[in-house]
Amino acid sequence: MNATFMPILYSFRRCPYAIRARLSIAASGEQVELREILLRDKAPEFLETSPSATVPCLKADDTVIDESLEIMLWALQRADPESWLRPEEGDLDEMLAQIADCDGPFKRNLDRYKYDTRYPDADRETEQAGAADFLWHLERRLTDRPWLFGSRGSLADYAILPFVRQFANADRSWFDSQDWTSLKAWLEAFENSSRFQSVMSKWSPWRAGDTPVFFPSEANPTS
Ligand SMILES: N[C@@H](CCC(=O)N[C@@H](CS)C(=O)NCC(=O)O)C(=O)O
Repeated sequence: MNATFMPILYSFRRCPYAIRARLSIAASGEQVELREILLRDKAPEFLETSPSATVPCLKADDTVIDESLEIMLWALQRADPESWLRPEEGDLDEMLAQIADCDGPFKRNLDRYKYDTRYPDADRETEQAGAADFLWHLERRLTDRPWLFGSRGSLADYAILPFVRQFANADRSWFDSQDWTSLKAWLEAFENSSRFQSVMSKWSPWRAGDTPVFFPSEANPTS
């Protein structure tokens, strides 16, 4: 593919929304030009492209996709060799409902727990307890199956895992001391997976005129 026409992904390595977008692009076998954005010094080309000035943002031809979940669906609707959109149990609507619980109430609790000093009205323990309710819900699902919708990973797992990881890392010793056997095994399997490692390479911040960086760096041989 000519690099000029390759979709462009504005990304930030550590952002959980960008991680979920990269995971789905890697699973789809699509290849994009990756432009690493520094949130404290956003490149003007990124600001011209992203209406919300948030990462991830995908530009493909005349289309701009500014929401991470929509980028996941864009990639997987083009190719879904691992059947992330067709889980063994349940269906896409059920997965989207789980993801909505993550992106809504859980993410709110997570932000106010992790950055409690930025939210004067936030009580860290209340936010932690609210987040724990969601994690107990996941734990109960994962007790009966290794992934949220069966014996293999799906859209829901890969959309939610980056946020559970962020929550765990906010206070790892507290997280590790909780009785979430299945949830911890699920997170550990993800963190140790070659898929996760492969989307966490270190990229230098992008500037106009740089030699394009492709993601994944090698096109998937099965695509
Ligand atoms: N709804 C967006 C949210 C993305 C988002 O909030 N990303 C954060 C980084 S993790 C961001 O870009 N924040 C803008 C900033 O910090 O200036 C999505 O799902 O893609």
